[in-house]
Amino acid sequence: MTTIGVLVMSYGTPESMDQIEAYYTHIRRGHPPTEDQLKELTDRYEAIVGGVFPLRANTDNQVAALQETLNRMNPYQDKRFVCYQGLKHASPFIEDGVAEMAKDGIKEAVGIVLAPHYSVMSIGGYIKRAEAKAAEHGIVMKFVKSYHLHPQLIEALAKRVSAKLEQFVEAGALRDKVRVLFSAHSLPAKILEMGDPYQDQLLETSRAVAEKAGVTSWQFTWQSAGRTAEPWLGPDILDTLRDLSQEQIEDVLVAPVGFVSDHLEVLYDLDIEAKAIAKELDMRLERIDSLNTDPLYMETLSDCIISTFKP
Ligand code: FEC
Repeated sequence: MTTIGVLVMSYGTPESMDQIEAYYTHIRRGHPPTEDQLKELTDRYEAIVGGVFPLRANTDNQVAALQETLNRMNPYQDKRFVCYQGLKHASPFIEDGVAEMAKDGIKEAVGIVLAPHYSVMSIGGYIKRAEAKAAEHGIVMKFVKSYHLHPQLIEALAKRVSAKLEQFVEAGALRDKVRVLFSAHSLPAKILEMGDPYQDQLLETSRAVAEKAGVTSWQFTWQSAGRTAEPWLGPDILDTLRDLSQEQIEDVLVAPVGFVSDHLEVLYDLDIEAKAIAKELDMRLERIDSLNTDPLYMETLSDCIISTFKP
């Protein structure tokens, strides 16, 4: 029986309020934030949770659920899968996860990121770090790069869109009058000149989910752009909401298809910031539930990992 290590990679979040500065410094590639930047981020964490960081438990739960699903779906008698966690900006870091596999004698591994869409600036970064550490330890590693059109992922997202649209209808809205806004984390606009697939993959996911859920009134918008001077992909969701208000749209359903967990970018940027703007504009804004450990999402990840062994 061969044990296959599965490196499950995710963004990472601080463990406590006093770790926010180190976390932010890591995101900024070793440059500490200014006092104002640190206060602004600390205030956002305080607003969502008051000292608890939901992404940590969510990632732990996803890794445990994936390990269970993977071994249940495993068609190979001669392999078993063991999951290891590796975070981009917090402990256990990606390198720690690979080192842990090496300590356990793993020789063969698969890496996957808890984010469905590939960009050289996001998934590409995770893979580069894991590959370098795996090479150091002599681990043969392959990677799932994206899974943005996996049928089970599309089904899980479409179900969530339909469920929320049903709530709008129950509240008296016409289903086709609710504008569905698919969204994802913005990236610096220069990725487009680099021929990066991120934007196209996000549009493909949005189109597939809209089709499956029978949604005709939808568009894509960016969110959570970084606080740097360079241009980021837009339009940002807050500007999109202002535009929709001009179009007399009253009901908006946000589907953040670029994210798979409840965390700061969903719980603050959408549930607090975007909702406040919508209220000012006299619009009703709701958000689809995050995937977290949805069995269909766990099946998506498992299927992609198992598929890397298909001849
Ligand atoms: O809940 C949490 O504690 C963590 C929430 C969180 C997730 C997340 C996902 C993505 N990010 C992506 C790209 C960038 C780029 C920069 C950047 C900056 C931040 C900051 C925080 C933050 N991100 Fe993030 N991101 C999360 C949190 N992100 C906090 C720093 C303050 C701020 O700008 O708001 C800019 C870095 C720089 O300064 O150079 C670029 C992408 C994703 C989605 C894919 C993934 O999950 O990896 C892309 C969750």
